[in-house]
Amino acid sequence: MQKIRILHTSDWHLGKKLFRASRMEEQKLFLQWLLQKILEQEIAILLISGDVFDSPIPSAEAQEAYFHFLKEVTEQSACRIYLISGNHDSGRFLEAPLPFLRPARIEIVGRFHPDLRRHIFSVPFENRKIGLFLLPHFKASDLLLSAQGEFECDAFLYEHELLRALEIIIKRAKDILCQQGADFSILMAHHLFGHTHYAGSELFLGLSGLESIPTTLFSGKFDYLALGHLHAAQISAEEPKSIYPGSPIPLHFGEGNQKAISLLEISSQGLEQKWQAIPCFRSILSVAGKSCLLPEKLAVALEKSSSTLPAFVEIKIEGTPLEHHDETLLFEIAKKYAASILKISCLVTPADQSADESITALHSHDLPTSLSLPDVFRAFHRQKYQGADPSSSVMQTFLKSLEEWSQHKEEMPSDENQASHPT
Ligand SMILES: [Mn+2]
Repeated sequence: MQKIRILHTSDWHLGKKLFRASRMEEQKLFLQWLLQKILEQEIAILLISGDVFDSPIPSAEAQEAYFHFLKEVTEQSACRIYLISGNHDSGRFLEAPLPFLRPARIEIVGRFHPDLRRHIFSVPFENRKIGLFLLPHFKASDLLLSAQGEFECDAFLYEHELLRALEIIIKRAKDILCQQGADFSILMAHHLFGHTHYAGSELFLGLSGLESIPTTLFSGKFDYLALGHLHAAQISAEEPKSIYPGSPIPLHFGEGNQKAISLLEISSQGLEQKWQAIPCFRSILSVAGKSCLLPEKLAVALEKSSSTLPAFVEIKIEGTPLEHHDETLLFEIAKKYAASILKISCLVTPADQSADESITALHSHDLPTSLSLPDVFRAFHRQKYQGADPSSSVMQTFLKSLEEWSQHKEEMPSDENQASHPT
């Protein structure tokens, strides 16, 4: 039997910016690289586990890059593409072009459909059949409504009730896959599964009501969990093999520059999973130190970094702030390497930090819910910018946006899809 090769990737966040800097250049380089991998390795299936776009209404440039990629892959190879929505995507938006995409061997599940069969696909290969269960980013109500009829749910908000609903759905999906004769089953989902760690650029998935889904629910039913949401590549469980390939480019400062995709090889010997490193198209560097040491540190970091495109840099000053001429010097050094400094911030010393209890409290994830939105914003600003309160102009902008958003919310139809929710 010939090997069946499947590539799994997620969290492209096409159109994402780092402060004001566009990331499209490196995102396009990644898509070109991925196309080459698909052609070279004769990939049979490409799995994309959500957060294709950074926004529910992506820019024209982001859409162009996406459609261009889909066209190149399906025209130049026999690869089939399966895609689900993530918490950043609009499921409806992703599904809209399906009448054109489906004949080109591209399937997209952007929303939870009452008919589970719309989430299930089986792909025949010689004497094998690969079964796919595509579970897009979901809300608690999706699970409960879908599992209705098989259980009485009194306590809607309890996590174990949601898990029970999910268990029912998984069992149904598996039954359909068995009826269709699948002998290798893959679940694709955008959520937290098993033991995981954050890269720092993910958004909270509050809408589903589930903190993390135990991978044991899938043991003996699925052979591979193709996961999305976390931006650092990781294995969240071995049984079944549960993989987060992470984002293909670092989306934040402090996130590692080493990124990967997951390759699955299915043969008569069973399943083999391998990582394939993505080249660093643009280094994202964080340089921290005392003002006097920063120029040297920056020069060393830029000298060492090697990426196709010039680096993006964040400067963190420890202790006394930069003098104007120091700042000019840093920009001159960056210019020498064609790099861009996108952020300069002052770090608070541990002594200052313990003095301010409000900041310390914010390091915990448990934000007091009694805070008003402006208070939450103030607290967020302090946490993000080393204890600094937002300036009055930033605060005014926030309040204005808040007002616009509340007006917009009132005007919005209530059945808008989940991606338009501010979380
Ligand atoms: Mn994401």
